Amino acid sequence: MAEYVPSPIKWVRDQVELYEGSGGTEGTNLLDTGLPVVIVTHRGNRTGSIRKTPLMRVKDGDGYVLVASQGGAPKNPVWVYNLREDPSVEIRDRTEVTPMRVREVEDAAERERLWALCVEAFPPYEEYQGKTSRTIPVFLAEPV
Ligand code: F42
Repeated sequence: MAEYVPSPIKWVRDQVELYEGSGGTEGTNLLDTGLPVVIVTHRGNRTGSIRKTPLMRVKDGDGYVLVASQGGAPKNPVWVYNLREDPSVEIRDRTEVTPMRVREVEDAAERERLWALCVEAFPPYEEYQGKTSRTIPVFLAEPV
């Protein structure tokens, strides 16, 4: 079994600890917004370590849309490269944990449809896209 390596960012690490440690009954929202979050468990593309990344909960049917916004920062978050390398993930949505497979959304029409869901679930995504010249990567996670 690969080792779980917590995020170097304290507030992110603390959220994962509370969310997972409570079995998905606490720490499930983004502080200040009250909006729900999921935990994506994936594998580091260089170390092979287990990584756990909280992201906003954007549902599309049985699946989840994962948005690599990183607050509109100029660079992609590192987890993007991990998912591109190994698309097998687990998603915890409160008390439920489901094995899923992700794919990056490349088709413009599909991205537009999913982006509307993302902004509906978490309006700041729109502002984040406006802040950065990169096109924010979007992944769709679907049950295996
Ligand atoms: N981030 C988003 O991008 N979108 C969201 O919707 C979002 C929501 C959200 C809600 C709650 C919350 O607590 C956090 C939220 N975040 C959201 C922040 C998100 O959880 C991540 O912290 C953020 O996206 C940054 O991701 P990151 O993968 O760049 O994390 C960095 C800080 C990190 O963990 N770096 C590690 C380190 O040690 O520096 C490396 C992690 C890693 O995967 N390493 C790879 C490996 O092999 O292990 C190697 C990577 C390489 O290629 O070098």
